[in-house]
Amino acid sequence: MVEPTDLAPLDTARAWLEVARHIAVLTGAGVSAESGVPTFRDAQTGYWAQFDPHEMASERGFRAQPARVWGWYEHRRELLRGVQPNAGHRALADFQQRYPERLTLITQNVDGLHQRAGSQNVLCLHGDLLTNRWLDTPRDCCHMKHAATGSPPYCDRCGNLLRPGVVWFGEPLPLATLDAAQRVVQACDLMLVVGTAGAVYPAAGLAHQARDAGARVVVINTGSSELDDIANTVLRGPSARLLPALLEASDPAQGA
Ligand code: BJW
Repeated sequence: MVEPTDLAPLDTARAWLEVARHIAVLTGAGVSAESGVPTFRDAQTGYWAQFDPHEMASERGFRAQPARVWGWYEHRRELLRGVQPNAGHRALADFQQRYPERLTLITQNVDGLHQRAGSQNVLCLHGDLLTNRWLDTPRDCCHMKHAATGSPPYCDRCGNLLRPGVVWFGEPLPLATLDAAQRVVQACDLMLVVGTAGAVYPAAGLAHQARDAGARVVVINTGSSELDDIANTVLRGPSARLLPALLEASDPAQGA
Protein backbone atom coordinates (compact mmCIF):
# COMPACT_ATOMS: atom_id res chain seq x y z
CA MET A 1 0.00 0.00 0.00
CA VAL A 2 1.27 3.48 -0.86
CA GLU A 3 1.52 5.75 2.19
CA PRO A 4 1.06 9.50 1.61
CA THR A 5 4.65 10.14 2.61
CA ASP A 6 5.85 7.94 -0.28
CA LEU A 7 4.25 10.31 -2.79
CA ALA A 8 5.74 13.46 -4.27
CA PRO A 9 5.45 16.46 -1.89
CA LEU A 10 2.46 18.02 -3.66
CA ASP A 11 0.51 14.74 -3.66
CA THR A 12 1.47 14.16 -0.05
CA ALA A 13 0.19 17.60 0.93
CA ARG A 14 -3.01 17.02 -1.04
CA ALA A 15 -3.59 13.74 0.75
CA TRP A 16 -3.14 15.46 4.13
CA LEU A 17 -5.40 18.34 3.08
CA GLU A 18 -8.16 15.97 2.09
CA VAL A 19 -8.36 14.45 5.56
CA ALA A 20 -7.67 17.64 7.52
CA ARG A 21 -10.53 18.97 9.62
CA HIS A 22 -8.89 22.19 10.82
CA ILE A 23 -6.35 23.89 8.58
CA ALA A 24 -4.33 26.86 9.82
CA VAL A 25 -2.51 28.90 7.18
CA LEU A 26 0.31 31.26 8.12
CA THR A 27 1.35 33.57 5.30
CA GLY A 28 4.22 35.99 4.84
CA ALA A 29 5.46 38.49 2.31
CA GLY A 30 6.27 35.83 -0.32
CA VAL A 31 2.57 35.22 -0.93
CA SER A 32 2.27 38.79 -2.25
CA ALA A 33 5.54 38.78 -4.20
CA GLU A 34 3.84 37.73 -7.41
CA SER A 35 1.42 40.65 -7.04
CA GLY A 36 4.45 42.94 -7.21
CA VAL A 37 4.81 43.68 -3.47
CA PRO A 38 8.45 43.41 -2.38
CA THR A 39 9.36 40.98 0.39
CA PHE A 40 11.64 41.94 3.29
CA ARG A 41 14.48 39.46 3.32
CA ASP A 42 14.91 38.32 -0.28
CA ALA A 43 18.42 39.19 -1.44
CA GLN A 44 18.48 42.11 -3.92
CA THR A 45 14.71 42.67 -4.05
CA GLY A 46 13.73 42.60 -0.36
CA TYR A 47 13.23 45.87 1.57
CA TRP A 48 15.93 44.96 4.08
CA ALA A 49 18.49 44.78 1.26
CA GLN A 50 17.87 48.50 0.83
CA PHE A 51 16.85 49.73 4.30
CA ASP A 52 17.91 49.07 7.86
CA PRO A 53 14.92 47.52 9.67
CA HIS A 54 15.93 49.23 12.92
CA GLU A 55 15.61 52.60 11.18
CA MET A 56 12.45 51.89 9.19
CA ALA A 57 10.49 49.45 11.33
CA SER A 58 10.95 50.50 14.94
CA GLU A 59 9.50 53.21 17.14
CA ARG A 60 12.99 54.52 17.80
CA GLY A 61 13.68 54.78 14.08
CA PHE A 62 10.41 56.65 13.53
CA ARG A 63 11.09 59.11 16.35
CA ALA A 64 14.58 59.73 14.98
CA GLN A 65 13.50 60.30 11.36
CA PRO A 66 9.71 60.65 11.17
CA ALA A 67 9.61 62.21 7.70
CA ARG A 68 11.89 59.56 6.20
CA VAL A 69 9.98 56.63 7.70
CA TRP A 70 6.59 58.20 6.90
CA GLY A 71 7.74 58.76 3.32
CA TRP A 72 8.65 55.07 2.99
CA TYR A 73 5.22 54.01 4.22
CA GLU A 74 3.53 56.51 1.90
CA HIS A 75 5.53 55.01 -0.98
CA ARG A 76 4.41 51.50 -0.01
CA ARG A 77 0.78 52.63 0.27
CA GLU A 78 0.98 54.12 -3.19
CA LEU A 79 2.45 50.85 -4.50
CA LEU A 80 -0.46 48.91 -2.98
CA ARG A 81 -2.99 51.02 -4.87
CA GLY A 82 -1.57 49.61 -8.11
CA VAL A 83 -1.45 45.89 -7.28
CA GLN A 84 -4.00 43.08 -7.23
CA PRO A 85 -4.35 39.81 -5.31
CA ASN A 86 -2.75 36.92 -7.17
CA ALA A 87 -3.80 33.33 -7.78
CA GLY A 88 -2.40 32.26 -4.40
CA HIS A 89 -4.52 34.77 -2.47
CA ARG A 90 -7.55 33.76 -4.53
CA ALA A 91 -7.01 30.01 -4.02
CA LEU A 92 -6.99 30.50 -0.23
CA ALA A 93 -10.12 32.67 -0.36
CA ASP A 94 -11.95 30.24 -2.65
CA PHE A 95 -11.08 27.25 -0.47
CA GLN A 96 -12.34 29.08 2.63
CA GLN A 97 -15.54 29.99 0.82
CA ARG A 98 -16.12 26.33 -0.06
CA TYR A 99 -15.16 25.04 3.41
CA PRO A 100 -15.57 27.95 5.85
CA GLU A 101 -15.28 25.81 8.97
CA ARG A 102 -12.00 24.24 7.91
CA LEU A 103 -9.58 27.03 7.12
CA THR A 104 -8.34 29.94 9.23
CA LEU A 105 -5.93 32.40 7.70
CA ILE A 106 -3.25 34.00 9.85
CA THR A 107 -1.05 36.54 8.10
CA GLN A 108 2.01 38.59 8.87
CA ASN A 109 1.23 40.73 5.85
CA VAL A 110 -0.02 44.27 6.20
CA ASP A 111 -1.03 44.73 2.55
CA GLY A 112 -4.71 43.69 2.76
CA LEU A 113 -4.45 41.49 -0.35
CA HIS A 114 -5.94 38.41 1.34
CA GLN A 115 -9.00 40.44 2.33
CA ARG A 116 -9.25 41.93 -1.16
CA ALA A 117 -9.21 38.38 -2.58
CA GLY A 118 -12.20 37.55 -0.37
CA SER A 119 -10.65 35.83 2.67
CA GLN A 120 -12.76 36.27 5.80
CA ASN A 121 -11.79 36.80 9.44
CA VAL A 122 -8.11 37.11 8.60
CA LEU A 123 -5.95 37.24 11.73
CA CYS A 124 -3.50 40.06 10.96
CA LEU A 125 -0.55 39.69 13.31
CA HIS A 126 1.41 42.76 12.17
CA GLY A 127 -1.36 45.29 11.62
CA ASP A 128 -2.56 47.11 8.53
CA LEU A 129 -0.46 49.32 6.29
CA LEU A 130 -3.46 51.37 5.22
CA THR A 131 -4.36 52.54 8.74
CA ASN A 132 -2.74 55.04 11.10
CA ARG A 133 -2.71 55.54 14.83
CA TRP A 134 -1.27 58.06 17.25
CA LEU A 135 2.37 57.59 18.20
CA ASP A 136 1.87 58.65 21.81
CA THR A 137 -1.21 57.98 23.94
CA PRO A 138 -3.80 60.36 22.48
CA ARG A 139 -5.08 63.24 24.58
CA ASP A 140 -8.44 64.98 24.21
CA CYS A 141 -6.94 67.34 21.66
CA CYS A 142 -5.65 64.56 19.41
CA HIS A 143 -8.20 64.73 16.66
CA MET A 144 -6.92 67.88 15.02
CA LYS A 145 -4.61 66.62 12.34
CA HIS A 146 -2.29 68.94 10.53
CA ALA A 147 -0.92 67.41 7.36
CA ALA A 148 2.17 68.61 5.57
CA THR A 149 3.37 66.90 2.40
CA GLY A 150 6.14 64.40 3.10
CA SER A 151 5.73 64.44 6.89
CA PRO A 152 3.49 62.53 9.25
CA PRO A 153 0.33 64.44 10.13
CA TYR A 154 0.31 65.72 13.72
CA CYS A 155 -2.01 67.20 16.30
CA ASP A 156 -1.63 70.94 16.03
CA ARG A 157 -2.29 71.38 19.76
CA CYS A 158 0.18 68.94 21.33
CA GLY A 159 2.33 67.81 18.41
CA ASN A 160 1.48 64.10 18.73
CA LEU A 161 2.36 62.36 15.44
CA LEU A 162 0.34 59.90 13.43
CA ARG A 163 2.20 56.68 12.63
CA PRO A 164 1.39 53.67 10.46
CA GLY A 165 -0.89 51.08 12.07
CA VAL A 166 1.65 48.28 11.79
CA VAL A 167 3.65 46.35 14.38
CA TRP A 168 7.28 47.37 14.51
CA PHE A 169 10.17 45.47 16.06
CA GLY A 170 10.04 45.52 19.84
CA GLU A 171 6.30 46.16 19.89
CA PRO A 172 3.71 43.68 21.12
CA LEU A 173 1.42 42.03 18.59
CA PRO A 174 -2.30 42.75 19.04
CA LEU A 175 -3.06 40.52 22.01
CA ALA A 176 -6.52 39.30 21.00
CA THR A 177 -5.30 38.46 17.49
CA LEU A 178 -2.26 36.58 18.75
CA ASP A 179 -4.42 34.72 21.29
CA ALA A 180 -6.86 33.74 18.54
CA ALA A 181 -4.00 32.60 16.28
CA GLN A 182 -2.53 30.48 19.08
CA ARG A 183 -5.89 28.81 19.70
CA VAL A 184 -6.23 28.07 15.98
CA VAL A 185 -2.80 26.45 15.70
CA GLN A 186 -3.31 24.42 18.88
CA ALA A 187 -6.48 22.98 17.38
CA CYS A 188 -5.38 22.46 13.78
CA ASP A 189 -4.37 19.13 12.28
CA LEU A 190 -2.67 20.70 9.25
CA MET A 191 -0.72 23.93 9.00
CA LEU A 192 0.37 25.53 5.74
CA VAL A 193 3.27 27.96 6.15
CA VAL A 194 3.43 30.01 2.99
CA GLY A 195 5.94 32.57 1.74
CA THR A 196 7.59 33.42 5.03
CA ALA A 197 11.26 33.27 5.98
CA GLY A 198 10.12 32.16 9.46
CA ALA A 199 12.59 34.59 11.02
CA VAL A 200 10.25 36.83 13.00
CA TYR A 201 8.71 35.86 16.32
CA PRO A 202 6.19 35.30 17.78
CA ALA A 203 4.68 34.68 14.31
CA ALA A 204 7.16 31.94 13.38
CA GLY A 205 6.58 30.31 16.76
CA LEU A 206 3.04 29.47 15.65
CA ALA A 207 4.41 26.83 13.28
CA HIS A 208 6.42 25.30 16.13
CA GLN A 209 3.31 25.28 18.32
CA ALA A 210 1.29 23.53 15.62
CA ARG A 211 3.97 20.89 15.17
CA ASP A 212 4.34 20.38 18.94
CA ALA A 213 0.57 19.97 19.20
CA GLY A 214 0.70 17.13 16.65
CA ALA A 215 -0.32 18.90 13.43
CA ARG A 216 1.33 18.23 10.09
CA VAL A 217 3.24 21.24 8.83
CA VAL A 218 3.64 21.98 5.11
CA VAL A 219 6.01 24.76 4.05
CA ILE A 220 5.46 26.43 0.68
CA ASN A 221 8.35 28.65 -0.36
CA THR A 222 10.50 29.45 -3.37
CA GLY A 223 13.63 29.17 -1.25
CA SER A 224 14.72 27.76 2.07
CA SER A 225 13.10 29.02 5.26
CA GLU A 226 13.91 28.78 8.94
CA LEU A 227 10.85 26.55 9.33
CA ASP A 228 11.91 23.88 6.83
CA ASP A 229 13.40 21.77 9.61
CA ILE A 230 10.10 21.38 11.43
CA ALA A 231 8.05 20.83 8.27
CA ASN A 232 6.66 17.39 7.48
CA THR A 233 7.02 18.29 3.84
CA VAL A 234 8.28 21.26 1.84
CA LEU A 235 6.79 22.38 -1.48
CA ARG A 236 9.43 24.33 -3.32
CA GLY A 237 8.04 26.93 -5.73
CA PRO A 238 5.96 30.08 -6.05
CA SER A 239 2.79 30.22 -3.97
CA ALA A 240 0.73 31.68 -6.85
CA ARG A 241 1.27 28.35 -8.61
CA LEU A 242 1.42 25.92 -5.68
CA LEU A 243 -1.57 27.14 -3.67
CA PRO A 244 -4.00 26.70 -6.59
CA ALA A 245 -2.39 23.33 -7.38
CA LEU A 246 -2.89 22.23 -3.79
CA LEU A 247 -6.22 23.79 -2.91
CA GLU A 248 -8.23 23.79 -6.11
CA ALA A 249 -7.88 20.06 -6.68
CA SER A 250 -8.80 19.28 -3.13
CA ASP A 251 -11.98 17.53 -2.09
CA PRO A 252 -11.66 17.45 1.70
CA ALA A 253 -13.20 14.64 3.68
CA GLN A 254 -16.96 14.82 3.45
CA GLY A 255 -18.81 15.03 6.72
CA ALA A 256 -15.60 15.56 8.69
C1 BJW B 1 8.07 33.16 -1.82
C2 BJW B 1 7.87 33.83 -2.98
C3 BJW B 1 6.83 33.27 -3.76
C4 BJW B 1 9.47 34.90 -2.05
N1 BJW B 1 6.18 32.18 -3.31
N2 BJW B 1 7.51 32.10 -1.32
C5 BJW B 1 12.33 35.15 19.74
C6 BJW B 1 13.58 34.89 19.21
C7 BJW B 1 14.31 35.93 18.60
C8 BJW B 1 13.80 37.22 18.51
C9 BJW B 1 12.56 37.47 19.03
C10 BJW B 1 11.84 36.44 19.63
N3 BJW B 1 10.65 36.95 20.04
C11 BJW B 1 10.60 38.26 19.69
C12 BJW B 1 11.75 38.61 19.09
C13 BJW B 1 12.11 39.96 18.58
C14 BJW B 1 11.55 40.28 17.24
C15 BJW B 1 12.08 39.27 16.23
O1 BJW B 1 11.42 38.34 15.84
N4 BJW B 1 13.31 39.47 15.80
C16 BJW B 1 13.95 38.57 14.86
C17 BJW B 1 14.02 39.23 13.47
C18 BJW B 1 15.33 38.25 15.37
N5 BJW B 1 10.10 40.32 17.24
C19 BJW B 1 9.44 41.42 17.56
O2 BJW B 1 10.00 42.45 17.88
C20 BJW B 1 7.93 41.37 17.56
N6 BJW B 1 7.43 41.87 18.78
C21 BJW B 1 7.58 41.24 19.93
O3 BJW B 1 8.08 40.16 20.02
O4 BJW B 1 7.12 41.95 21.01
C22 BJW B 1 7.32 41.43 22.32
C23 BJW B 1 6.76 42.45 23.29
C24 BJW B 1 5.87 42.03 24.24
C25 BJW B 1 5.38 42.97 25.17
C26 BJW B 1 5.78 44.30 25.09
C27 BJW B 1 6.65 44.70 24.12
C28 BJW B 1 7.16 43.77 23.20
C29 BJW B 1 7.35 42.28 16.48
C30 BJW B 1 7.71 41.85 15.11
C31 BJW B 1 7.19 42.89 14.11
C32 BJW B 1 7.64 42.60 12.69
N7 BJW B 1 7.33 43.71 11.88
C33 BJW B 1 7.61 43.64 10.44
C34 BJW B 1 7.35 45.02 9.84
C35 BJW B 1 5.84 45.29 9.78
C36 BJW B 1 5.56 46.65 9.28
C37 BJW B 1 5.92 46.85 7.85
O5 BJW B 1 5.45 46.12 6.96
O6 BJW B 1 6.69 47.77 7.62
O7 BJW B 1 6.77 42.64 9.83
S1 BJW B 1 9.26 43.08 10.06
C38 BJW B 1 8.81 42.17 8.62
O8 BJW B 1 9.10 40.77 8.86
C39 BJW B 1 7.27 42.27 8.52
C40 BJW B 1 6.89 40.86 8.18
O9 BJW B 1 5.54 40.63 8.51
C41 BJW B 1 7.87 40.05 8.98
C42 BJW B 1 8.05 38.65 8.48
O10 BJW B 1 8.60 38.66 7.21
P1 BJW B 1 8.16 37.55 6.14
O11 BJW B 1 6.73 37.68 5.86
O12 BJW B 1 8.65 36.24 6.60
O13 BJW B 1 8.93 38.06 4.85
P2 BJW B 1 10.44 37.75 4.39
O14 BJW B 1 10.79 38.75 3.37
O15 BJW B 1 11.32 37.63 5.56
O16 BJW B 1 10.34 36.31 3.72
C43 BJW B 1 9.69 36.12 2.49
C44 BJW B 1 9.76 34.64 2.16
O17 BJW B 1 8.97 34.41 1.01
C45 BJW B 1 11.18 34.14 1.82
O18 BJW B 1 11.40 32.94 2.55
C46 BJW B 1 11.14 33.86 0.32
O19 BJW B 1 11.95 32.74 -0.04
C47 BJW B 1 9.69 33.56 0.11
N8 BJW B 1 9.16 33.88 -1.21
N9 BJW B 1 8.70 34.87 -3.15
C48 BJW B 1 6.52 31.64 -2.10
N10 BJW B 1 6.48 33.81 -4.95
